[in-house]
Amino acid sequence: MRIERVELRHITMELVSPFETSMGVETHEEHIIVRVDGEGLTGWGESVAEGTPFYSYETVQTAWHILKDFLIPSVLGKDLASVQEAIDINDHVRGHNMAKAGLEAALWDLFAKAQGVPLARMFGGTRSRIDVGVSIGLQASPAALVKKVEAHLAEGYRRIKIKIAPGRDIDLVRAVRERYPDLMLQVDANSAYRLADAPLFHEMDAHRLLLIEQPLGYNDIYEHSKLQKELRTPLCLDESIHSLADTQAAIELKSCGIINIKPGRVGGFTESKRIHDYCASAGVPVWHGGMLESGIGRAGNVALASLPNFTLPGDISASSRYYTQDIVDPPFTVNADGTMDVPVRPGIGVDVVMPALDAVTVHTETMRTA
Ligand code: OSB
Ligand code: MG
Repeated sequence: MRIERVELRHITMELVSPFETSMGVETHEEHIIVRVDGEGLTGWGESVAEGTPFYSYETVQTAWHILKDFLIPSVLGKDLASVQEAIDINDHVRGHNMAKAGLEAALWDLFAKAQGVPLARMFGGTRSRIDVGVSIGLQASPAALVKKVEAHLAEGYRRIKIKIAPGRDIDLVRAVRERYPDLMLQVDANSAYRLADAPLFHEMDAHRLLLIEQPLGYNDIYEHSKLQKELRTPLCLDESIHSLADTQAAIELKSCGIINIKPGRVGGFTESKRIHDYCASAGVPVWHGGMLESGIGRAGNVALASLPNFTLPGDISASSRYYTQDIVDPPFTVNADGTMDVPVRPGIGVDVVMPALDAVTVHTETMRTA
C-alpha cells in the first residue's frame, strides 16, 4: 500500500453536558483526526490527545508536532506491506503513544478497506455485539447523580462507572448503591488519592464495586500493589499502563486484578492486542476504556472490544451520550440490552460525514509525496 497523502485535522466538539472529573471540567473535546490516502482508498483514525495535559502529558499540539515532523514523514511515499511495517519504522520515537495510535488507526482502516474486511476481523474479534457501559462525571449532589444513573439505565446501559474525587466519593457510592443494590457499579478516581487514603477504599470495599479504577499516582504501579493487598475489590489500572511491559509489571506485582485498555494510551491497536492476549493468558480480565471519542475513534474501539478477553463492559457509549451530532454515519447506538453492534462493513465500518467533520475542524494540514 503506497501512502500518498496524509491529512491532519484539529477538531473540537462540544459535549452534550460538561464532563467533570478529579482532573477538571471539560465542555468540549479536542482531538486530531488523521486521514491517510493511498491507491484510491482512504483510511481514518483519531488521536485522543486532548487540549490539556491533565490526563496524559500529550496534548493536541504535542501530538500534531510528533505526527507532522516525525511519524508521517517516515511513512509518506513508502509502499507499506503491512501496518506492522509502519509501527516498526517509527518504533525509535519514544513515547507519544496517542500520536502513534492516531496514525496507526488510520493505517488499519486503510489496510482493512484494501482487503475488504471489517476492523474487528483484522483484530481477531469474536463477538458481533459488545457489552457497553457509561462513564458519568462528577455531579452537583448524590441526588443529581442518582437521577443521571436512572436516565442511563433507561437507555439500556447495564454498567455504570462514576467519577470520584476527594470529598466527593463515598457519599456518591452510597447513594447509588442504596438506590440500585444489584447494579454493576465501578468508580474512577483518575489518580486523585494517596496511599494514606486507604481507609476510604476500605469503606468502598463494603459496596460490592466491580472495580476501583486508578486511585493512586498516574504512573504508579508500586503503591497500587500495596493498596491492592488490603482490599477485596479489584483495583484496575488506567493511567499507569502504557505498554505490555507495564501490564506485566502490574500483574506480577499484583497491583491490580483488571486492566483498562485504551489504544491511545498504549500506542495503538497492535499494542492493545498484545496486552489483551497477555492478560487472557494470565487470567486477568480487560475492558475497553474511552476518551470521549468521535465516531471515528469509537469505531476502532468497538472493533477491538469484540476480542474475547474484553469480558467487562467498556466505556463505549452511544454517540448521543457525548455529542449532538457525530461525524460518522450511522452514529453509534446502544441496544435495549446494553450492547452495541460491531460494524460489519470494511474498515471502521461507518462513513465519515464530511460536512459534519468540516464543521468541527478548526485547523487542517496536508502532507503529500514530493
Ligand atoms: O479516565 O477513563 C478515564 C475520559 C477522558 C479521559 C479519561 C477518562 C475518560 C472517561 C470517559 O472516563 C469514558 C468515555 O469515553 O465514555
Ligand atoms: Mg480512567
